[in-house]
Amino acid sequence: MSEFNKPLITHMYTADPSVHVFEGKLYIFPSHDLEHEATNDHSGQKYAMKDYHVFSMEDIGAPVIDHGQALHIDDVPWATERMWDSDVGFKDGKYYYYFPAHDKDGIFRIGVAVSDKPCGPYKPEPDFIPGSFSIDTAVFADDDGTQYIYFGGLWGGQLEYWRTGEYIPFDGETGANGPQGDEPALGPRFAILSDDMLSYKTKPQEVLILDENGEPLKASDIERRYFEAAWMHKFNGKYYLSYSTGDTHFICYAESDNPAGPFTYKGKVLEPVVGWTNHHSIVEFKGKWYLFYHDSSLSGGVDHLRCLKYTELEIAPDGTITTVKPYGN
Ligand code: FUB
Repeated sequence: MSEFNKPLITHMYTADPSVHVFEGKLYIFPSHDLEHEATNDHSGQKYAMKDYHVFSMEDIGAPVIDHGQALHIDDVPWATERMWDSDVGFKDGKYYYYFPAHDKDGIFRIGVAVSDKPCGPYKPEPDFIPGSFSIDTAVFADDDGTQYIYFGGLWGGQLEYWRTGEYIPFDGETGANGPQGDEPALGPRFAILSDDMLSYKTKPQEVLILDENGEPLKASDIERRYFEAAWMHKFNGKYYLSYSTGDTHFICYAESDNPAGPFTYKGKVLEPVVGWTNHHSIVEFKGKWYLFYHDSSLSGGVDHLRCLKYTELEIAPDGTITTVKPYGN
């Protein structure tokens, strides 16, 4: 279909799509990339975003509506910079916006903001979620009503600093204090959200991703190990964790019988795109499955100026996903 694989939003730069069906429509919660002079380093300082806009589509192929600014960093008392990949959950008539940002000490934390409508505006809580850290939130509501939040990202996302459960920053190249070689790679973290959706009911735990022999993926397995951009979907009763491999630029996925894992690596969802980052979400809408992702094609390849795209996703009855080649064969 012709609307697929083209920039979905062209009046501003957008990235990191989190997509849900709310009120019978597709709601898109992306990052809002800003134009500025950029320094390339492993800390991700060029991703200097300050606000979020919410978008919706009535149907596949329908115009994308920009509902305007839903949240700005100036309205978040604890946050100083870098509003990165966010996601929105829903419970009992209210919408909850989970977003990462640097706190006053330059530590990534996760905040929550609340609205009666998916498009906002959202009112932030005065402080970040206690015990929160790192980046890239994804909310998953299971059929039994349990609400999970997944998060975590390497390098600029600071997950290595929390390797022991305590914040231990490393003065040097980001990532150098993470696992190396044959050591198990770091997995994303998850927590169950509290009944009021404003905090974590459980302490964040690591999600294990295993190889075909039941061994944790190794840190050196850089084409398969977790880097950032966790997303969860459920298909025929099984749970699928998909994620970016960061410096090798794939979106991969792994399967489990349990949303807490362990997950077993299954394959690739999306091949590398134009630009360094690769980031996605997977959503079912009107009986079909879609992959939303981004690339840097709209800006002519500038890493931190990205645009959203989407395509239909082929999923076999056993959950196997046909790898998307974003620019054809
Ligand atoms: O948009 C900033 C960061 O780039 C996200 O948090 C990562 O997932 C990557 O897409």
